[in-house]
Amino acid sequence: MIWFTEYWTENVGLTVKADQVKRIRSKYQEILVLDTPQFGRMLILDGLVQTTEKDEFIYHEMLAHPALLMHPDPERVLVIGGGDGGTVREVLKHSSVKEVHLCEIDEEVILVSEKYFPTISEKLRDPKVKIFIEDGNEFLQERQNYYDVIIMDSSDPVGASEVLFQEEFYRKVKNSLRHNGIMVAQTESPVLQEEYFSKAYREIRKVFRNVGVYLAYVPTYPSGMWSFTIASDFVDITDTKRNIEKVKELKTKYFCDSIYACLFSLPGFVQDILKKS
Ligand code: SPD
Repeated sequence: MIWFTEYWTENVGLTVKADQVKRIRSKYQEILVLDTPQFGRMLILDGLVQTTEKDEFIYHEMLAHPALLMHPDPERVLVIGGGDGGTVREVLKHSSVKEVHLCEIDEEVILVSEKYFPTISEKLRDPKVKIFIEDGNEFLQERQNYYDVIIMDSSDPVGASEVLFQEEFYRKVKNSLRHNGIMVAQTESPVLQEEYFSKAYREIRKVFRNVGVYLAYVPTYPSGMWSFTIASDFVDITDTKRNIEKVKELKTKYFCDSIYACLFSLPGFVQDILKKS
C-alpha cells in the first residue's frame, strides 16, 4: 500500500491509501491507476484524479444529460477529451443520438481505461462511436457546422488542456455546431479554482448568446463542488422543463428530474463570482 496525494492547492489535498495497479508514461502525460478502499479504482493523469469507480457517475451524468435534453433532437455529438469513456456511455443513453465522435489526444488513456475500467469504458466500441486520436483544437477546424452537441470533458486547464479554456477555442466549438447546437464544458471548482471557473465563464460569454452554469457534488474533485458551463446561441438553455419526462428513461443515479428542474439554482457566492466575471 502507498499513500497518494493530489494537491488541490499548495495547502490542501486529497490523500488516499492505495495499491498501485499501473503506472505508465505516455507521449503526453503520466497515467496512474490505483486501487483504493474508499473510491475503488482511480484514474490519475499527471497527478490529478480524473475518475473513480465510486463517484464517476456523478460527473459523467451531469456533464452529458442537461445539454442532450435541452437540444430538440440531438443526433451528432462530439466529446473532446473523455478518453475513459464515461461521457460517451451517458450520451448513448439518448435514443435520438446516431453518431458520437470522441476526440482524445492520448490513445493510452483509452487503452488503459478499456483494460482497467470496464464499466466506464464499456460503450467505447459501440457501432455509433468513432474514435479520433487527435488534438481537439485542430480537430474542430476541419468540422464546421456539423454537431448538435459538443461536450468538453477535458482535464484541468494546465499544460495541453489550457487552450481548451480560451475564447479562441470556444469560437471553434461554435463554428462546429449546427443550428440549435449546444456546448457544455467542465469548468472546475468555484471554491478552490475561482480564477479558472470565472475565466471560463467570461470567455464562453464572449462567444455564445445564452450561457448558464450549474454545479454537482463530486467528492474526489477539488473541494467537491464542481461546475459545468452550458452555452448556445439559439436554444434557451434556461428552460429546464424541456424534455423533463425523458429523465426517468435515462436510468441515472445522480441526475434526476428534481435536479434538472432546478439546475441553475446556485449558491449566493457562486452567483457573485459570475456577476463580477
Ligand atoms: N480535477 C479533475 C477534473 C477532470 C475533469 N475531466 C475528467 C474526465 C473524466 N471523464
